[in-house]
Amino acid sequence: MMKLYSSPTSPYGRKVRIVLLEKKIDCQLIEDIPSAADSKVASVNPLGKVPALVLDDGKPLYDSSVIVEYLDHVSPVGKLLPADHRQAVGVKRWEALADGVTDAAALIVAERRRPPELQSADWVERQQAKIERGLAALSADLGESKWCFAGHFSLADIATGCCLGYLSMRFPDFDWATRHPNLATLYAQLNERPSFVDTSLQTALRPA
Ligand SMILES: N[C@@H](CCC(=O)N[C@@H](CS)C(=O)NCC(=O)O)C(=O)O
Repeated sequence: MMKLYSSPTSPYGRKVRIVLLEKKIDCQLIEDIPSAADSKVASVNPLGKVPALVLDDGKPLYDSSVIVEYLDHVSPVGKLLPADHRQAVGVKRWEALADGVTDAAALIVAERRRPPELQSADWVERQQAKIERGLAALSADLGESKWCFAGHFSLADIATGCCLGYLSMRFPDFDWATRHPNLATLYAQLNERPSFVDTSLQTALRPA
């Protein structure tokens, strides 16, 4: 059986776990926190990052966008990327934007864990600007649509939901929902799906 190395609070790992659930693909979940002394993740991913998926033949895959594209082809159930190449690129662009906002948020979290005298306010501001611009672009692209791309549920929604879930977990006082009510509507709708409920980061949150 395939094995997924992930940590309970990883938004990228959550993206993969949601894809596995939506596509009803069996996979063994190996909880691994890359910063822990006993982490094994570097033995499967030289970058030492989760998620990493180890295939049945032992070959490891990373990063999350490569893994989810692979998984979408493993099973025809609940296709998350369109067959048409141009359309698929459209979905992957959404994913890149949502993951990019998540990256900026994760960099702020990492910066705030450094000793106060080493933290750079300028660096944090640069990341904040990426989050603001990224959310504005996601909101503008969503418009009044029910789903992010082409009127139906896709990987674009999963990536956006994981991004919003991560922001909500790490920055509970950042009120993105009032500023972008259409993203809030999408988020509420996604949070009703069993795949989102089962992987909720709020329940996974541990003291940092
Ligand atoms: N672009 C990567 C990002 C993965 C990533 O940054 N994972 C974090 C956890 S959320 C990690 O493993 N960090 C440990 C490290 O960088 O040493 C992906 O989408 O898989």
